[in-house]
Parts: sequence; structure tokens; C-alpha cells
Amino acid sequence: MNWENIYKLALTWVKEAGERIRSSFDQTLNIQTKSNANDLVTNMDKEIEQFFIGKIRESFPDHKILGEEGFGDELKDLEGIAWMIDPIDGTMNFIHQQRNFAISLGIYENGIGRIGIIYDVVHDELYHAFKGKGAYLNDKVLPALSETNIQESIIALNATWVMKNHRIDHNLLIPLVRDARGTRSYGTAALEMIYVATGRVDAYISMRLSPWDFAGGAVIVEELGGIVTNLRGEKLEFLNKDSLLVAKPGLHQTILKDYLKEGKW
Ligand code: 2AM
Ligand code: CA
Repeated sequence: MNWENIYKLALTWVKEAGERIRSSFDQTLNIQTKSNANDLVTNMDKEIEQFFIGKIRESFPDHKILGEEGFGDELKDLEGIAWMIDPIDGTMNFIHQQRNFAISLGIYENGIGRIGIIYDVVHDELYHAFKGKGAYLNDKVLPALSETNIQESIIALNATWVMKNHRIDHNLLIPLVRDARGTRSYGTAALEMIYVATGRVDAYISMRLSPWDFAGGAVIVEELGGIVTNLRGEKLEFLNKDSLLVAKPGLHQTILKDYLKEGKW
């Protein structure tokens, strides 16, 4: 398999998709709802996913594709090469703010992340990593992450955890929020993972995400020495929805052990 070629093409397609999104800003969006009134999708989410699928099928007909909007394949396993695509991560932000969203792409081989690409379209910032070959912001190498403690950390999380219908006892998170220096919420898992990768925040927590939300970010964060698991400290499977704990080394262990009771809840 020519991975260099896959990497190069994937980067080109992501940039082209970003250009399409930028040029859509002055057009009227067609907005629909999915599972509930706040679960939104636009014509751009669908068009961008179909753009990727057309390109991948043409160049790599034997690769599998998992896309949020469902135009790809239904994956039963991760054998072979699988592209995991979120055409617009942060759709609600895209609609309301025209910023704070990203294209997210992870390319996996037999369940192992090889390539991660996240494109902050509005800022024209292309984050990418190839496993073992470093992580980059555009052409600039990103430095490895260093350890930090909870008292000096900023934690990204979605405030919906205060609702009691989540799978985790929300009381576990109260001491974490109290002890951290601050919390932030950006509404886009892909960029929140990038903020960990770049040290803008120190950890990111989510109760429930899909594989396309974290597949690209996981490759980039891990390449920089960050730790990516679910909230029980288990490896992600990339086939099902899961919770997410992404953090700098050291801090990940602290959050898991001192606050999340090592997943014993
Ligand atoms: P999306 O914009 O692609 O839907 C918002 O906190 C983050 O969670 C975004 O990355 C968003 O991705 C994701 N998200 C929103 N609703 C979700 C759901 N029902 N299941 C999984 N991920 C979701
Ligand atoms: Ca999406």
C-alpha cells in the first residue's frame, strides 16, 4: 500500500472540500433535523461527504468508508483500510456562527489509526499526522505535549453533562470542574481534540461521540504523546459510539484515577 500517496491525496481532498465550504458561506443553507430538533444537518454536510466518497471510490475502490451522513458503508469490522469522515464536525456552530467547525478525517488500517486530518476551514488551519512521522499544523511541526497538573489545566467539556440522563454519574465531574483552572466548551469534538494536541486546552471530555468525531483527532493527539481513551480508561473501538477522555500525559491518569474512579461506576 502506498501510504504516501493516500496521505497526499487525502490532504488535497480535505483542502478542496474546505474551499467548497468557504464558498458556500453566502448561499442559503438547507437545514434539516435528524434524531431530534437540535440534531442538525445541512445540504453542505451531505455534499461534502459525497464529494469525499466520490474521490475515495475512484482512487481506492477496495477501501471502506464510514461517514456521518450515511453515504458510505455500514462497517461490521475494521479489517482493511477504513476512511472515517465527518464532513462538518460542529454542524450547529456552522449554521449559527459560520465558525468553530471542522472537517475531520481518520484513515485506519485493521483498526489502527494511520492518518488523521482535521481542517479548521475558517482559519485555513490544516492539522495532520501520519502515525510515526510527526504531526503538523499546515507545514509546521507540532511539538510533543508535556505533563501538567489539574490545578493549572483548562478542561474542554460540554455543559450538557449537568443533565442527569447521561450514562455517567454527573456528580463525578463536579470536583473536576472545581479543581481545574477553568473549563471551555467549543461544540466541536474535532477542534477540541486539536486544542488538546496544540496545548490550548489540557484535556477534553465528552459523554457520547461517534467514531467519525474522534477518529482523526485520535491519530494527531497520540502522535504528540497525548492519551485517548473512553471515560473508563478503555481503548476506543472506532465501530460504536463511546465516551471520550483526551488529555496530556500525566493529566489523563490523574483524571481517570482521582476523579473518574478508574471507570468503576
Ligand atoms: P457534529 O457536529 O458532527 O454532530 C458537540 O459537542 C460535538 O458532539 C460535535 O463534535 C458534534 O458533532 C458531536 N455530537 C453532537 N450530537 C451528537 C450525537 N448525538 N452523537 C454523537 N456525537 C454528537
Ligand atoms: Ca458532522
